[in-house]
Amino acid sequence: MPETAVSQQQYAPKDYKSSLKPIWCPGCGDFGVLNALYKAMSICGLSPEKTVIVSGIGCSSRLPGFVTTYGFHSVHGRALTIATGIKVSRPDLNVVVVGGDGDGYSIGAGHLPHTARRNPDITYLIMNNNVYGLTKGQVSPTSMVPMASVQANLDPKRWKTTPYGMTEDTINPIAMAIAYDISFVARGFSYRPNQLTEIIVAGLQHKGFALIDAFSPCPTFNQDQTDDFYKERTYDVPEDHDPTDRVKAFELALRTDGYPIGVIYRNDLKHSIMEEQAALKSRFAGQPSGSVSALLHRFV
Ligand SMILES: Cc1ncc(C[n+]2csc(CCOP(=O)(O)OP(=O)(O)O)c2C)c(N)n1
Ligand code: SF4
Ligand SMILES: [Mg+2]
Repeated sequence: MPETAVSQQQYAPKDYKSSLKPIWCPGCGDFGVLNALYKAMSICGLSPEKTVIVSGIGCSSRLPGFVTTYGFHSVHGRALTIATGIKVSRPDLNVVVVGGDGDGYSIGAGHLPHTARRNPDITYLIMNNNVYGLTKGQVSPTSMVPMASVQANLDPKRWKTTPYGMTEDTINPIAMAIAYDISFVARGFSYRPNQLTEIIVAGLQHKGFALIDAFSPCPTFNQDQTDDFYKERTYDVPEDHDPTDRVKAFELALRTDGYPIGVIYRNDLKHSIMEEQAALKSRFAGQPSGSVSALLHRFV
């Protein structure tokens, strides 16, 4: 988070609420994520006029419309590329990316390792409902085989557009993010709003690329990974967990006894693209490379 984009003026969470009311279904987990984001921006004192929220496409990607900051409701799976471009050209802005599990881990998944390599100062909040919500319930990379019974797979009411259920393996986005060395990796849950707020604050304050995977149940199209499912299976990251220990972070991410909530991995030593570019600029300062004519002059 650039210091220039933090305001001396105090903003209450309600100051970030736009006049557009969310049109999510009653009980959608995204309401909890949005409220946690309002609170986190207020705690961090983000100036709305110095903040941009970029999204892809999906129910969750509607979020920028509900916030008073600048917003960019972009293209399915391409939010990270647009956000990186904004951050590189305007490093003084706070850049937040929001979207769904389909957007981030399916069509847009190829951008994760490369954003990790560039490590721009961007916070990416994924509302993970284990389904494609907007397009009416197809399975996503984080969908799981329904837990209740294998027969449930055959119930067309469960997966309206995927009546025979999930046939592929489920990805583990936290382990994947650690493998890519994303410099801040955390997990939250929309039904644990205070903790989710703290996690978003930590992500916003992190200098580098922060990925927060927030469980955000979709009661309309996913009757398997419900709020109760996650209430029973989530637990706090143990107090003695050292998130800078990558091997320990992997071990935590790969545990099969439930889902740890909190900051799982961080690498504060990683350089960002902004630092690399500043170093390059000072190295080549004064050399004629700023325009086409200046470039041509080097060869005459
Ligand atoms: C290039 C492209 N392919 C497919 C779509 C159709 N589409 C829109 S949203 C979406 C998936 C949304 O799922 P997710 O990202 O998990 O968001 P959610 O709706 O669950 O919040 C798909 C496949 C599209 N809009 N653009
Ligand atoms: S379809 Fe699901 S994800 Fe979309 S608004 Fe409704 S409850 Fe939320
Ligand atoms: Mg989804």
